[in-house]
Amino acid sequence: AKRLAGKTIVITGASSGIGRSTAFEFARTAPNHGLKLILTARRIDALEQIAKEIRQEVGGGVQVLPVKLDVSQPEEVRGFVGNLPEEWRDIHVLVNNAGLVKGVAQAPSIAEEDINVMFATNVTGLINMTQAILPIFKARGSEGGSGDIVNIGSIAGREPYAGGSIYCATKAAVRSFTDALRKELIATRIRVMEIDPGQVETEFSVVRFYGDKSKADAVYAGVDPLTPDDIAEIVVFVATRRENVVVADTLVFPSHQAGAGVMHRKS
Ligand code: NDP
Ligand code: 8X3
Repeated sequence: AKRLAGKTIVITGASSGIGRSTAFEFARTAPNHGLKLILTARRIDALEQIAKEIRQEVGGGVQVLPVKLDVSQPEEVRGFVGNLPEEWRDIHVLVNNAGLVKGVAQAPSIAEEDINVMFATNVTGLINMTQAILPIFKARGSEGGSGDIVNIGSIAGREPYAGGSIYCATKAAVRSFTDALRKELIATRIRVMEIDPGQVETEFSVVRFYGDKSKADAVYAGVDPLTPDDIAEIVVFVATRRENVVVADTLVFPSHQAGAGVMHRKS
């Protein structure tokens, strides 16, 4: 908790799933250390509700600022830092979590709109957010800068599967960008870290199946997926290591999973 003292943390996609859990986990880990949490997503009502719940749980020791932000809109990302109140701009940790999958269609039947929204959110959105925040990190301290970037990738970025070609390609792109950025920032104290979850039960599958809850539930039938809290604990772990420790790359499965499509199902 001491390592989070006085820090300001930005989480994208904080209205649900892993991002939401990560907000709670940071607050619980450092409830009385002057932590500031900036929670962003498109659903501002959900963010306001989460901010309220965090305040109820940990009290006034953590400040929470909900900010409506669609990372797929470059002009919104460009204006993000400038629109923050002055005392919220000294950002130390960026959790690039916002992301989505649409459909299970295979080429040549993949909807253009789905292709565009996945790339604009998972790839361009993550890159634009990183570029918006990096100047703050680079200006801090005497060692070329400091701060943490935690990118949420996926097993899908390592093992592409049929019916997920676009999503898998976006997560492979996240992986390439992350690895290159770590090399670009080698002379600084800026840590660039990636966490690649396997199956986590969130709104992810509901979004994939365009709101069809029964199709989403079938994904998790007979298996024991990770919870978003499981991933949140790892995000907070990597952000609270000693400054010289970079947990560069983490792959996380539930015990029934050993690959993108390698799943043990109870019948
Ligand atoms: P959820 O659908 O529960 O959460 C996704 C979050 O992303 C929501 O808060 C949503 O908020 C936000 N989001 C989506 N589009 C945008 C956008 N354009 N701008 C801003 N925020 C956006 O899913 P998860 O928690 O599972 O997903 C979080 C991350 O984890 C994603 O990057 C996903 O790819 C990754 N992941 C998930 C796995 C899983 O099995 N669940 C496995 C591996 C990785 P809103 O709709 O309010 O904008
Ligand atoms: C989500 C994991 O394999 O269901 O990123 O696409 S997978």
